[in-house]
Amino acid sequence: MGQAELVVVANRLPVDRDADGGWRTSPGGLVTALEPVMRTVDGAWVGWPGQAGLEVEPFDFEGTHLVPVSLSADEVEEYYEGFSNDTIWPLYHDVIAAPRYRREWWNAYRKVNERFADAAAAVAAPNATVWVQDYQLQLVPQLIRERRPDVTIGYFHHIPFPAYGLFAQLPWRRQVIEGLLGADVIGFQRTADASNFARAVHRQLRYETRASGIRVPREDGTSRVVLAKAFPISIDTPTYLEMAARPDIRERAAQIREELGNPAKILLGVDRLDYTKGIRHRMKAFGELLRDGRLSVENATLVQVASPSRERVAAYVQLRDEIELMVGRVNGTYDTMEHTAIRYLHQSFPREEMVALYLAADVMLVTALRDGMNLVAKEYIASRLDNKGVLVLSEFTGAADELGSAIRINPHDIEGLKDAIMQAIDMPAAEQSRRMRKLRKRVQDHDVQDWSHTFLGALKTAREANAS
Ligand code: GDG
Repeated sequence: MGQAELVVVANRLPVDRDADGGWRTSPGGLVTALEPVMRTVDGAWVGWPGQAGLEVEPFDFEGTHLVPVSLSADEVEEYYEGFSNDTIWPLYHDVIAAPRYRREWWNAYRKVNERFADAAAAVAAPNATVWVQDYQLQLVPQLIRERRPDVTIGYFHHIPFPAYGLFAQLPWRRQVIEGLLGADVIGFQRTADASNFARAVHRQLRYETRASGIRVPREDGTSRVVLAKAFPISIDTPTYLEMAARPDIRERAAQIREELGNPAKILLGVDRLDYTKGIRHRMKAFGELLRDGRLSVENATLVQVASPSRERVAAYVQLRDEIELMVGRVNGTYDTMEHTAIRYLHQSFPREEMVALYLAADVMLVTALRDGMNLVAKEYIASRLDNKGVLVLSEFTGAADELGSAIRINPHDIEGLKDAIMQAIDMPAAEQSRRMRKLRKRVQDHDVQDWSHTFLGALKTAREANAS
């Protein structure tokens, strides 16, 4: 047994390897959310160091004990790119792309999940709390419970959980449900995800499911209660407020507008290049507005950051080709020497540059076809200290449940999307401000610290309930 009172288990460690063999923090929301908690307890983080074949001994980094789980090149291909990103990801995002069901991938997934569970079980102190993150590790809760019945186990699912009619396609659906039910608390982004999960449990295992929890029988004839509930994730709001106020970042925002040729309106999309994000739908709507003469390149430019993602998975290679063909067509047709229709950037930028883009954008377009939450929407809002700017938000995001004052759209309805873009572009300042104030209140009242605090609180309550 180890010494860590709180163990986070995630696919990735919160650090990246430097070219010179050192480590630097990878600034993600999860790291920020857990940093304050990890500082106050004896914390450990179990995860893959990010390079195939890299074997590293556990080490301490900025106050946290890091436990690397190594993956071979074959395992990266089968467990990560295969089962996680080419089976579960498309299936859980309502089959926007066709999931591939391959038995070798499943076997690798199981094996790698066991390795994560072994590492977590070894580092956890007696009666510790273990918090497992996301769809790459759905079997880990049960595997840890088998190894360490003394620990309290939480699991948070960052992506959607689909309706049973789709979930039922998964050849290993029963194993996945049993894996997740190893947890004491299973957190989802939306209430609808938690309900879909409860329904899947009921259909598969016939366990009693109620609002208070799912009753899971133990071998000795007693039972324990598993809470499956929405815990909507958020962003590190104070950091965004701080960055948005920085003079250098504000100056950069003005410079961006200048460099784009001072269009009357800047529209912005920021996404990982992923077929769930509705990038094509957005570009189609924008291209048609130019075609119809409702917009011109002098009065509107769409900036699309599409950061490189999962570049070895075939569906992503194809998506990139489709998007780039579309950008070429739109720009080829409508660009002038001074103005471009779509400024497309298949690149990753520092966070400061992202905030400068948020500040420069009059309209933020979030048109995901399905998205667990969508943090970009929240980051944009948090950055708008001036209460100006308009968020166009797909109703298929988790964020839509919280951000009622955005302009809501169905990205499949191209005519509706076009009208929403025009509504956003033409929105009077007073209305922008009225809506933005409401949106900003939400991200100020509910940030990521709050999220982790609430989840860990629920876990503590669940532990007490199951012990009594
Ligand atoms: C998954 C779920 C859920 C993007 N490009 C750059 C960059 N980003 C940052 C954004 C934002 C994050 O990446 C993306 O978060 P999202 O929530 O929008 O989407 P996913 O990556 O799909 O995340 C999602 C999330 O998990 C959390 O639970 O909300 O639904 O799919 O923070 O700003 N950051 C920088 N450069 C880039 O080029 N620095």
